[in-house]
Amino acid sequence: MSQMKFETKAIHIGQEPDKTTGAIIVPIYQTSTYVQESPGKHKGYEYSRTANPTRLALEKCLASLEEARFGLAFSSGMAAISVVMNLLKAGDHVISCDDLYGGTYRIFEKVYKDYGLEFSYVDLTSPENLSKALRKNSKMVWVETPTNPLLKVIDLKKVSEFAKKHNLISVVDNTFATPYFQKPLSLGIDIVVHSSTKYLGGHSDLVGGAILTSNQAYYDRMKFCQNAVGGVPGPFDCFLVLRGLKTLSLRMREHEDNAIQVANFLSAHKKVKRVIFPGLKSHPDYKLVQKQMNGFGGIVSFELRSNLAGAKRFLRKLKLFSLAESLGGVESLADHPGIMTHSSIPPALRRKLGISDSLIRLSVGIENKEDLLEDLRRALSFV
Ligand code: P1T
Repeated sequence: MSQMKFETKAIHIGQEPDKTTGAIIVPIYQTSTYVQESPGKHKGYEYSRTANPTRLALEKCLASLEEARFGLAFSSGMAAISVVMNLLKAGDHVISCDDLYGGTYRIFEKVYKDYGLEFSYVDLTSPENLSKALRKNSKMVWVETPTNPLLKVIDLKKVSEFAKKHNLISVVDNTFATPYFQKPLSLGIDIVVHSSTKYLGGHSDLVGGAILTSNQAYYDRMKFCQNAVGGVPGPFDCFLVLRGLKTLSLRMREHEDNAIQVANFLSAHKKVKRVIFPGLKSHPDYKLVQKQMNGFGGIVSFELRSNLAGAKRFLRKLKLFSLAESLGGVESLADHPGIMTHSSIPPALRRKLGISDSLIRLSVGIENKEDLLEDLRRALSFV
């Protein structure tokens, strides 16, 4: 068979029918250990922190979707991020994009700084800032694109070229775009990380993470750390992500379609100051979006022409959009980054970045478009 396409891989890779029963779905191997015939003589599995067949199926499937040679699954996006950081040693310096998930900023600043790592946060929408931030001890570039929550888009080809030239490990958190809309490894990036809690799982019913890479040395070290540190997902959560992946392409198309409608609606609304969505021509990196991504994703951020009280009124009045952290599930969510997901970022830095009191982030679900627009229209009338 010729090279399988994305939709087919999501359903089949790593998921051959069970050899003993013919079960079409990968079984949930709810076991901690595996019986050995004699010491060291086993069927490839010794202990489920080290390897588990349900997890292995997920790791294979995710690797195929990101066009990676290797995949590793974790118990959360943060556990995956932490293992990527295990590639570094005290004294190493990381150049990171300035807008990123609050929890990522927190683990960098409040955990890894104490282990002697150094971090610079720079606006990587201007690639020349990479050279400005470069130090003798720089070892890694960390990028989210589109970023959380301001949806900045960063040129991954330029990042990977710079990283190669200066011997840096390049890492992209591909949670917002998903491999359906963006494949960083194909642009020369070394490592992709995911919070599979989001679109990959897709149904707001699990917390998980993943690392994908084609670099043998990085994989070997991270695989070692996955087992040594132990932040592995349980087999039931792996099953749920595998189940979610089967409809990833369908869901992403619907998320995007609805997000386009929402972004257009908000752009035309008089109570809205600005709308940030990679699919709007007004997005500062719209040209790059078209070059680098196959679609725009399902997240829309916007600022109200109001203050914190107005934002709170709006959020209270929403009925279909639930006020909650997280994103990427089939149901629509609304987030106030300043108070919720990005509260770990110091207020002065939030203000500098543009995470204002009236900034709202919407994860547009796959409900009926008209219902979603009606919900927004109604809530905006109370601002
Ligand atoms: O929540 P967890 O699965 O541990 O993933 C952390 C994480 C990593 N990377 C990005 C880009 C993320 O958005 C997240 C988690 N984000 C949220 C919970 C949120 O609401 O933004």
